[in-house]
Amino acid sequence: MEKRIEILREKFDSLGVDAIYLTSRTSHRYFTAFDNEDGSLLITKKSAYAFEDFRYIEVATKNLNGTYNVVEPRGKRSAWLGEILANEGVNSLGFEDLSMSVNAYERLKADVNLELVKIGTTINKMREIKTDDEVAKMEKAQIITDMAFEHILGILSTDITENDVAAELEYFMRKNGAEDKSFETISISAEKTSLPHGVPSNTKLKKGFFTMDFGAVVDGYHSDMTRTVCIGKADDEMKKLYNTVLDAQLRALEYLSNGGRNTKEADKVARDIIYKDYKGYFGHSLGHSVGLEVHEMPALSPNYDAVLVPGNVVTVEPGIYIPSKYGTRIEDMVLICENGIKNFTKSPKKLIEI
Ligand SMILES: [Mn+2]
Repeated sequence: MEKRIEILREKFDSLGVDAIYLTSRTSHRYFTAFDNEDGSLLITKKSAYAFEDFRYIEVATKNLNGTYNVVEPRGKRSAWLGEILANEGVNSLGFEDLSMSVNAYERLKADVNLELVKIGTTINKMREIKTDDEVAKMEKAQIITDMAFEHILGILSTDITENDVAAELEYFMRKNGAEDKSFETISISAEKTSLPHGVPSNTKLKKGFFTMDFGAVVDGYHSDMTRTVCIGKADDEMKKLYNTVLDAQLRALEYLSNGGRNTKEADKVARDIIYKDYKGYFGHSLGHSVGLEVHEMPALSPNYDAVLVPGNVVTVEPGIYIPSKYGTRIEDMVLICENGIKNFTKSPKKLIEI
């Protein structure tokens, strides 16, 4: 925590601020390692304050004392925050413009009556490079996700519904150490697999492709995996489509393994393979970064030109989607290393017929 606070302070001069007020839930977790959706933090040049309401004050005091002055705010913010800002001699205050509503901004402006400076992507940029500790949490989240996939393979049949599968995956992950699911589980059968983000329903699984996109959260850190399997036998057309996605995924992973680091180029490696026979049927980007949020930057995308660095954790998830017919997506989550990558995802990728 101290190190992150120090790194943030080093950015004060270039941002033109002498303190930063952090109000997003994700930043709260990033800078304190615990979750309070209503908490806020103030980092000044010499001090750090954590504002934690009554519900959280006990755990906050226990965990943060020494690093933060833990304050239980009472009464109007203009009074308690205003007093600290005045005592600390703050003239220009950085704030999290990317995650703040217009209404919250107007209220902040009225409460502090100081120059407010947008800090933009400053903290997102910090979060792009994961520490060993963060990597370990994400690896654990993916281990739980892989376990859930293995477990669900023994259950899949045309006697259960899409919602049954989603519920079972989420229950299993929770029972095995996840604090939550990463996002609304995607569990979709047959023609619905043409919808990249289709929503599960109470209909029973049908013969044909079946796609599951899901993940676990461990200590705030997410995993993200997609597998498509076939209920019953796949015909030649299905096999061709599936193996094209698999080939695109393996080639993109190979690009990264061999030291390829350009986000656009990684996307192109997969896209070129798919576009040979399926042009127009891969409408999303190859991947995104993952961390405290399930979608972070940098992205692997034709529209995002950046160089990956060690510590980035990205998904590699090409897909082919034929409207009203079916689709396939295969997604792994990998750590960019000094040399090559570490693939967290161990679930099998060869077409599974159930
Ligand atoms: Mn994903």
